[in-house]
Order: sequence, then structure tokens, then C-alpha cells
Amino acid sequence: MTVFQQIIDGEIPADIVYEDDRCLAFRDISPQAPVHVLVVPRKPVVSLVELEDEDEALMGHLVMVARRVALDLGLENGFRTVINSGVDGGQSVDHLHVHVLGGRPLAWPPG
Ligand code: DGP
Repeated sequence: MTVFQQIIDGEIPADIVYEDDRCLAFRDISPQAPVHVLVVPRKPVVSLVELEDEDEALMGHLVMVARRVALDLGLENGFRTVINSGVDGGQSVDHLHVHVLGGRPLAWPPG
């Protein structure tokens, strides 16, 4: 069981900024920008690799929630969405999540 599943199940606390029947959005415990939120599907998908055709609408929903959260948290000046996948992608929690980062200029390319 991942920490994100424990948050979804209400077993450990999180600073939740949005939730609905398909996903949660909560603040990252180790923020890399003034605003750093994770959008996490309730469905326990490990990463982009494990997605199936039936998850297409879910992924669209996660992106729309990322947009909603970014705007609600005042990131009109811009923000970044990131999905890390697997070892080389830097994924550390094996439950699919979309990072939303903003509140400062973000460099490119990433490390
Ligand atoms: P990634 O490296 O892309 O798998 O991102 C995982 C993120 O999850 C990382 O930025 C730190 C965050 N994180 C890990 N454990 C917890 C936790 O218990 N609570 C919260 N809110 N965030 C966590």
C-alpha cells in the first residue's frame, strides 16, 4: 500500500485542496515551489505505463482538475504540470499523480 492510498483511505492526513468521486488534490509534503499540489486518482493506477484504454476519460479529468487547482490557487501567471514515471522518470510513489507547481519562475530543462 502506498502513502497516497493511505491518504485516499483517510488513514493519514493531508492538506486536501480539492476532491471529488474520481480524485484528490493535496499539497506535496516536500514542496518544490510556493504552490506544489499533487492530483491523485482514487483508482490505484501505478503509473502512466499501467493505464488502460478505459482510463482515457480519467486522465482528462486529472488534467482538468490540475487546471482548476492551479487557477484556484492563484497561478494565473503560469504553472507546470509534471507526471514522473518509473525509475528514470524520478517516480518515488507508485500511485499515478500529477504535480502542479507554481508561484515562482520554473527553469527548463529539468534535471
Ligand atoms: P514523485 O517523485 O513524482 O513520485 O512524487 C512523489 C511526491 O509525493 C513527492 O514530491 C513527495 C510527495 N509525498 C511523499 N509522501 C507524501 C506524503 O505522505 N504526503 C504528501 N502530502 N506528499 C507526499
